Amino acid sequence: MNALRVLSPIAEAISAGRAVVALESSVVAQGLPVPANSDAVRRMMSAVEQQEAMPAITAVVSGTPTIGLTSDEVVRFLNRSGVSKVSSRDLGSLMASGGDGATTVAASLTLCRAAGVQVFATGGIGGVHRDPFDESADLVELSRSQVVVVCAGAKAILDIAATVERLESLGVSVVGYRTDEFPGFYAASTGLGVPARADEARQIADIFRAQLAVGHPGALLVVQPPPAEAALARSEVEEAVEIALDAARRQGVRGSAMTPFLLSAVERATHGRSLAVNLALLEANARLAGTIARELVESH
Ligand code: PSU
Ligand code: MN
Repeated sequence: MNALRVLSPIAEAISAGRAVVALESSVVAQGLPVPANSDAVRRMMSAVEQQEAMPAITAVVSGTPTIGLTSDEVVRFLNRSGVSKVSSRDLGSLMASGGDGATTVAASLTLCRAAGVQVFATGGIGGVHRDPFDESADLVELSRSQVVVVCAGAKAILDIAATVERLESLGVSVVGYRTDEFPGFYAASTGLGVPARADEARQIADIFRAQLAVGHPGALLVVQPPPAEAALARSEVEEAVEIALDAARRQGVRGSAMTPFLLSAVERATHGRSLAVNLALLEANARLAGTIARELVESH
């Protein structure tokens, strides 16, 4: 059994101290429909590359935890058949059974720790669900991974206020990038504040280095609103989420199926408009992550 495989250009970049940005794969294999998922991969990869950083998709490939997929593997994950959703608890059993798995934020952070990758981009983190009780492992992994995580807040299907409170309890630092509000993924506004704000990537790098200097064990969660031209109104999002939650309750959806189910139900309820926002914010987050990764390796 192989403990970790890092694609060779990425391994070289890490050891040479060049900028690398990890990207999760669950959003590709479970969170987005075909063929929009391949659009997402293309847009995220090129956004990172445009910032002169190296993108690295995280996944479990035939049982091997992997940083950086080959192009054949990307195609396999985009087709998604036989690709399971992997959170941190699932890593060991999938490695032992030799299967393919797409990593959530939680499992991706575990791989970032193993490989020493310091910057990671995603769409929205998992968090505290509304009724019935369900809390993403993303939160706990954020509390014990020294990684800058760029996102558009927590997915709108969640209880965002409760998620923000849990982040605080777990000691996860949150910084708003050019915003004073914790964003609501599809919508820019939630009415919830952030404890700190940064208007430049350099400030984010400074905060992260300060955290490392004092031995803070957790992540720096960078939240930025979805791009304004794509964002939905808060009321439209709330309506769609209510419809999605009703459907989930009626169908008795539970556990790890919950997040993918709700995301696609919201997409139907918004007539596909949520999908366009999702793609736009993934690209924007990848771009910002690339900029931060470069700041981290350039300025010290
Ligand atoms: N954000 C998206 N789409 C997704 C996810 C997040 O826009 O598919 C995924 C991420 O991988 C996140 C996971 O880590 O959902 C959370 O799932 P759960 O609530 O089961 O932990
Ligand atoms: Mn859960």
